[in-house]
Amino acid sequence: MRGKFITIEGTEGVGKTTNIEFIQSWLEQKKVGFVCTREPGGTPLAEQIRELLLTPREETVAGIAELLLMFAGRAQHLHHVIEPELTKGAWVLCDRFTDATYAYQGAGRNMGSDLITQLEMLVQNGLKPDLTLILDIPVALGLKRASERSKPDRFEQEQLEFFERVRQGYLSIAAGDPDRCVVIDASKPLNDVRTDICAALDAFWASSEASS
Ligand code: Z5A
Repeated sequence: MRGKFITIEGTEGVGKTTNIEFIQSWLEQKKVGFVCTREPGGTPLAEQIRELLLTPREETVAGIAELLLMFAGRAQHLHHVIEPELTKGAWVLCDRFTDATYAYQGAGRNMGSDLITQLEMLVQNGLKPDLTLILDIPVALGLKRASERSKPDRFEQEQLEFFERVRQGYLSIAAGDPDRCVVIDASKPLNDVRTDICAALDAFWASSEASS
């Protein structure tokens, strides 16, 4: 049976990396075979594209160049990791996917969604995540958490308004696709966030079992 595709999303510092470990232990308890991966990245070539995208540089990066690099990495990732693993029956847990493109390039960079939808059709051939957890916190809190952790990358050097648009982008994706997306209030203490994530995963598990 084909595996399930779970993605985790949100603005800077929402706690994706922190909570992925918890999701991995949930999958282990369920005795599900899985791979954990990320975007941009996930294969050696796509990780090189990630470096290109995240490294701060003097040359401005044209929005369309940024968008095409995101999808170039995604095509490679889908071809070498996501599709083969799902076909084998493994679950794929991915830190960011195409919702990030709609939120960051579509909303954050004001590129809109039409071109992204065309690229999505070209590259993904209809593939969408089965479950997306969107961790949501006020932008200022996320940026504070992220800045305490590491030096800012090229995206983290953006202004507050950019991240406000990204956050609204995510919330409108969730509102438009409530069967797939679960918004988690990630401003709560970590244990509470994990309880909410666990509830979302348990509900997804129950509905997957019921439909199989
Ligand atoms: N990007 C894009 O533009 N378009 C696309 O299509 C894709 C991506 C796929 C790289 O992503 C960049 O690529 C990203 C968007 C863009 N922009 N940036 N930057 P990334 O996922 O690798 O990078 P990130 O968003 O910066 O993730 P992050 O900084 O690693 O944040 P995080 O993983 O969500 O947070 P964290 O490291 O788990 O937590 C941050 C800190 O908060 C850490 O010290 C934790 O201990 C702390 N924390 C976490 N949860 C809590 C709670 N509940 N309470 C208190 N403290 C907490």
